[in-house]
Amino acid sequence: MEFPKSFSLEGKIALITGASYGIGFAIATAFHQAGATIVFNDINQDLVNRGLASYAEAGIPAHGYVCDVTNEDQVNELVQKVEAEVGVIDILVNNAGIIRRIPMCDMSAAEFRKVVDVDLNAPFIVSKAVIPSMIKKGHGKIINICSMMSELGRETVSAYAAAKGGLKMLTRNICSEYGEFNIQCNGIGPGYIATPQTAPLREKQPDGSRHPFDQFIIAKTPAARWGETEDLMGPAVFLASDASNFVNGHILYVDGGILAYIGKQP
Ligand code: NAP
Ligand code: GCO
Repeated sequence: MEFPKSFSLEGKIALITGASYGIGFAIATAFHQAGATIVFNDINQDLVNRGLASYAEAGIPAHGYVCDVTNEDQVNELVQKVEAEVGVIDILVNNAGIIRRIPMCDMSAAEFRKVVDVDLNAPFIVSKAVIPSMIKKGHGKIINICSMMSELGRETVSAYAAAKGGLKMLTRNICSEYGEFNIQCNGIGPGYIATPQTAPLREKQPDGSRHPFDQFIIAKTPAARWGETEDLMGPAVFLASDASNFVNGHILYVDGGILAYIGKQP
């Protein structure tokens, strides 16, 4: 994909959290193609090693670090290490996330807190760690990976929806508080994307038929398909580049039209 100069990320350093695979890996790949230096973390060394192998296979010289994004000390140490070993972070993508699909009344407070910790508290912690250097440098880009559940609820995802709804508002608040320092904070709201996180919703049934939820999403999506991680690459480069310097506090939904559509009649 050829990008005009304003879409270039040449000379920029990008940290994508939880990017050993899935959406984060695709976004990191797009940033590399646009010229950025790639830094990623994951929660343990095995995942970081898996990510490093995948990036190497794709010809991407990525820098990988072990860091639990919910742990403020580990995050601060990560940012200090990256600044010393790679350079000041110009672009942050808060991608790391988890989901627990449990009916609310069956969900423990600890399970609820864990989801909120990763999906909402961690983006706060990591953003707080990188903003001071972005201010000193005179620019910065923060992209929070939101969700359909930043706008919609559904059964069994109360913690995730609460977190992703909060992440939408954290995005708007970072925009409000730091826009004057030439920091743009936006969100990407992926629709239903084929990754390990949604694999349980797409499993073939014993009789070989499609999972009921799979059929449901196809009927709810005008594009009549699940998204692929590649569908997020262009939007992410746009929000990470100078082409979006006057876009701030915006959630860009990359959902094949789900939010605009009542759904195909049965
Ligand atoms: P994924 O395949 O589950 O990958 C998430 C990554 O985050 C994994 O590498 C995971 O490591 C890592 N992670 C989890 N907790 C972490 C922590 N405490 N510290 C550091 N890394 C951590 O998810 P995905 O489908 O690529 O989704 C990526 C993001 O997009 C998430 O925020 C998700 O909520 C969001 N999203 C996904 C979809 C979708 O349809 N797939 C749609 C909208 C939004 P582990 O392997 O150890 O868990
Ligand atoms: C679910 C899915 C969704 C997607 C995504 C949609 O169980 O409904 O996991 O939450 O992951 O967030 O945008």
